[in-house]
Amino acid sequence: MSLVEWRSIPTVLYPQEILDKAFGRASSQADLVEDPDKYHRVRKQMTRMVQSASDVIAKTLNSYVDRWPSLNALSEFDRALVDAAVGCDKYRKNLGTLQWAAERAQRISGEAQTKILRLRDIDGFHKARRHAYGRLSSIIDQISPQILWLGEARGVLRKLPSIDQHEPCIVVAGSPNVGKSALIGALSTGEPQVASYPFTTKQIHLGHFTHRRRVYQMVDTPGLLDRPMGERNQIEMQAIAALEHSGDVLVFLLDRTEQSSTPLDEQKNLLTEVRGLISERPILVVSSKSDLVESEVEDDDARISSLTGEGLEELRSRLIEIIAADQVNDPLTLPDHWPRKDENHGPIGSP
Ligand SMILES: Nc1nc2c(ncn2[C@@H]2O[C@H](COP(=O)(O)OP(=O)(O)OP(=O)(O)O)[C@@H](O)[C@H]2O)c(=O)[nH]1
Ligand SMILES: [Mg+2]
Repeated sequence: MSLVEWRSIPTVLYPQEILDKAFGRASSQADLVEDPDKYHRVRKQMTRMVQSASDVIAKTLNSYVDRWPSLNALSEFDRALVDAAVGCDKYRKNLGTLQWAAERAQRISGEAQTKILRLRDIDGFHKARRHAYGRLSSIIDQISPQILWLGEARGVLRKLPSIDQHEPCIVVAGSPNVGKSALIGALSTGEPQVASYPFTTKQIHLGHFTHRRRVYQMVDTPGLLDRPMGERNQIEMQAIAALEHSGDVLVFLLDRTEQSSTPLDEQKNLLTEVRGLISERPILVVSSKSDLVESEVEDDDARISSLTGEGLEELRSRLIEIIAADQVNDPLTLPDHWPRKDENHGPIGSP
């Protein structure tokens, strides 16, 4: 799975709703049984009720297990987000409990059906059905904390950003208010999506543009890379580490305007820190809000304005260039820096 669609995780029913659905379906199934002989009719009805109730329970629970992304298939970045958002251990354990309960429900149904087959009186059929219903209810009761947890976790997970690991990703960083979201909006085709990281109340913007059929994703880092080291907790550090793996290039915005909310010195300190954290990836430093800065101001950075569009197309081309340099498109072409042996012992295609 390359893209986790957190938004498509299905609703989790409340425990009582699962039981209502199961027993409701079972009753309507019983109504369909036709047999003029009461003894046989009741026996068939009771068997069918137990079976369809447990089927509904098992199917419902298993559908959650199937539709929730498997943690092993997730990228490091997504796993770090899940861990920060709801905890990977709980995620795994609670889904495991649902799977266990689905199996239990099927077993209860099997046992009840065997029992009904052996019984010889109508009263016994009813009793066996009631007994099975009681056991099914108590299984659901027993796992109700897990079901409720999943229902709440879904609400949190749905807001996580979805990044496709197989497409390039541009990470936008900088102090608060420097224009990160505005830049993503300005470079995006269409409206950026809004998501959130589990560690901040701020909204993340996710945008993308297409160039030669590749989708270039852009993602905000509010509250993640914009604070001093000391204030970050371990979970945030984990997400930053993972971000380093998923981002192809980092755009660091500096707001050099008089009105900037963070003094330039502080912004530069942050840049130094981010360079330390994101050591493996190219970092492009860009001055934002150029429309507010007098052109005389000396700085070597590229300058952009998300408001007027100044420098945006140059930035886009530069990003595409940096990302392309990072990839070997033709599998038979070695990158420039690849060590080559002398001609007599050429590595590829030599006799
Ligand atoms: N004049 C001008 N204003 C801009 C430009 N880009 C952003 N702004 C303004 O600067 C403010 C902050 O912009 P955002 O894009 O929200 O900044 P941010 O870095 O995403 O802020 P946080 O998410 O809070 O960290 C907003 O009021 C924007 O309208 C620009 O190019 N020119
Ligand atoms: Mg923002």
